[in-house]
Amino acid sequence: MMGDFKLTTVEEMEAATEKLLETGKKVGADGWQYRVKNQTPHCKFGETGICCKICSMGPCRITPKAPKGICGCDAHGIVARNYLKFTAGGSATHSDHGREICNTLYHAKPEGPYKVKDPEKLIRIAKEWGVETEGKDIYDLAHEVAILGLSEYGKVFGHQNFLKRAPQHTQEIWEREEIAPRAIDREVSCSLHMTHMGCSSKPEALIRQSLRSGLSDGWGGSMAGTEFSDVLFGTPKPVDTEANLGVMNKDNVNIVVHGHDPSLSEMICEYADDPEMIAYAKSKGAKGITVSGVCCTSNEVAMRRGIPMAGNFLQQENVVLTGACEAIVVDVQCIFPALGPLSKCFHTKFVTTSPIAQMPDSEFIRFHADTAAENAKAIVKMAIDNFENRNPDLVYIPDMKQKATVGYSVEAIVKTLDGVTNSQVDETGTTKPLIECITSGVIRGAVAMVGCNNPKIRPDYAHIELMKKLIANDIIVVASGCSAQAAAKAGLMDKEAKNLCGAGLKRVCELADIPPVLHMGSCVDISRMMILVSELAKDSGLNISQLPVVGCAPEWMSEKAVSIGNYVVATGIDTFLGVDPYVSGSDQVSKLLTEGLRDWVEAAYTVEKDIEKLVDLMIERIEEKRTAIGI
Ligand code: WCC
Ligand code: FE2
Repeated sequence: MMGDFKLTTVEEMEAATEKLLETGKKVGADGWQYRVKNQTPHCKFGETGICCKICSMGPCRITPKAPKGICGCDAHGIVARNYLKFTAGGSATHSDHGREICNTLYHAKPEGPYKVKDPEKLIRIAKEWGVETEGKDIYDLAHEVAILGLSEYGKVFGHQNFLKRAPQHTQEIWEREEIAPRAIDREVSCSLHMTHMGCSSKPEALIRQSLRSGLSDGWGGSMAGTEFSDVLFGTPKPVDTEANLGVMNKDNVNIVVHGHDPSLSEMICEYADDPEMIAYAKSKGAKGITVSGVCCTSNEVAMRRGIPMAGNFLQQENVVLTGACEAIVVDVQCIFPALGPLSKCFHTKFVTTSPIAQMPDSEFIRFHADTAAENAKAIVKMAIDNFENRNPDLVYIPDMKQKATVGYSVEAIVKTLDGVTNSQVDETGTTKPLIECITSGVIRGAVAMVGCNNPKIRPDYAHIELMKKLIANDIIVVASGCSAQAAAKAGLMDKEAKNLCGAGLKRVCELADIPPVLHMGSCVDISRMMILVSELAKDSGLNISQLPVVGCAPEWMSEKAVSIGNYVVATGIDTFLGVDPYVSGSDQVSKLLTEGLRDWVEAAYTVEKDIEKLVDLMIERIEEKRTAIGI
C-alpha cells in the first residue's frame, strides 16, 4: 500500500525558500542567492586552477602569452599544487575534528558529562590496537586509547593504525605506491612543504601526495572521529526522525545546531531535554523546546537520538529566515559567516562556540570538555530567554517535512541485512547476505552519495534525481553529509520510498524493512563506508575495485570533499563528481585524475556536470564491473 506517501519536490522546496526570502526582504536581509549573482561570472584563472599566489613575486596567471609563472612553473605544476593544497585543507579539517573527539574521549568520566556509551566498541578498538583490556576499568581504558588516538596525529614511525582494517590487497597497493599515510599531521605538513615555492612542480608527485593526504583523513582522522564518537555517544542504530524546515515548531523555543562536532550538540540535546529547562521554557510562554540541526552536527544527533534535521548546507540561512529560530548554535565547518549579520535582522542569537570558528556578529560561548555541561546549559537558557523577543509578524515556517529512518552504521547494516536472506545462522555478523543480493542481481550494486550543496548546481536537485534513478535501477544508495539530508528532505529515507525502486531492491527493502537510501552519517562517517566496502571485499574474496560500487559527490563544494574524493579513489572506488575541482587548466592533471590514477590505485575520477549523463555513467560503470566478475 502506498498510503499517501509522496516525495517532496525540489520545486516545492524552492517555493518555500522564495517565501522565506520575502520575509528576508522585509528586514533587509542578505542571502546567498543574491551574493551568487554578485560573484558571477567567476574568475576564469581561479576556476581553472591556473592562478598561483604561493609567493610574493606574483600572483602569476597562466595565459597562452604567458605560459609560465615567474619561477618558471607551468600550468600543470600550478594546477597540481593548488589541488594538493586544497586537499590538505580538507584533510586538516576532518582530522582536527577527529582529534577533538579523541580529546573529548580523554575527558570522559563516569559521572559525566561525557561517558563511554559503547564500551564494547572501545574494547574492540583497544584490542585491535594491541592494548591490554583484561581487568581494566573502562574509563582507564578510554583514556589510554584516547592518548593512542591522539598519538596517531604525530606518530614518529609507521603508518596509520586503522590501515590494517583494509583488505590485504588494498594495503599492498598503498605500500607499493608509497601512499600509505604516516602521522596525520605529517601528511598535512608534508603537503604544505611540497607546495611551497621551489618544491614540487611535477603533477605525479603532487597528486600522489594528495592521495596520501586524503588517506590520512579517511583512514586516519575521520575514522578516529567516527569510531570515538560511537564510543562516546553510542554506535548508531536505525531510528525514526523527520527532515526539512517543517520540523521547527512555532510554539516552541527553537534551537538549531549546526556544524560538525557532536561533543557540543550532544550536550545541547541533553539539556534541551531536561525537565527543568522545559519548565523554564513554559514559564516564558513556549510550549516546549525543539532542537533541530543543519549539516553534519545534525546528522550526528539524528543518527543517535532521532533529532530532526532542519536542512542541509544551502538551507542554513533559511532556518533564521523562519523568524522562529531563538538560537543557531555552531561549532566548526560549513558555517556561513553570513549568519552573523542575518541573525541581526531577526531576534536570533548566533552562538559560536569553538576557537576554530569565530565570527563577527556572534555571541562567543567557548565550549570546553571540562565545562561542557555548564556551557550547554547557558546556551539553552539563552535561547529560552530569547523566545519573548520573537516578532510574531515575521514568523513563517514552511509546512514541509518528511519521515526518515536513519542510523545505518556498518554494524546496523550488517545486522539489518541478515534478515534479508534466510541465511544460515553462522552467517550472522557478516556482509554475506548483502553480497548474495548483489551476486544474484536482486541488487545491481551500490552508490555512496556524499557531499554538499553548491550554487553551481541546482540545490538538492542532483542528489535527489540521481538517487531516484539509481534506486529505480535496483542500485542501493548509502548516503552521508548534506547528500543524506537532501534524501531525507525529499522523502527517500522514508521506508515507503521502496515503491520508487526496481522490483529487486523493493523486495530487499521490504524483507529487511529499510528505506532504499541508507543514512550512514556525517562526512567523517564516510570512513564507515570504507569499512563497509572492506568487509564486502573480504567476505566476497574480491578486491574493492572489483565490487560493483562507486562513489558520487554531485554538488560538492568544500576542501574536505576533495580530501574525501582522494581517499575514496585511493581505496579503489571510482568516484563521480558533478563539479570540477579547479583542474581544467591542466590537461595533464585532468588526465592523471580521470585515467592515470587507475594504474596506481585501480580507480579514478569522472567529472561530469550533466546530471543525466553522470547517473548513466555510474550505472554503466556498475554494470561493467558486474560483467568483469561474471555476475
Ligand atoms: Ni559535509 Fe559539504 Fe555538508 Fe559541509 S557538512 S556542506 S562538507 S556535505
Ligand atoms: Fe560535514
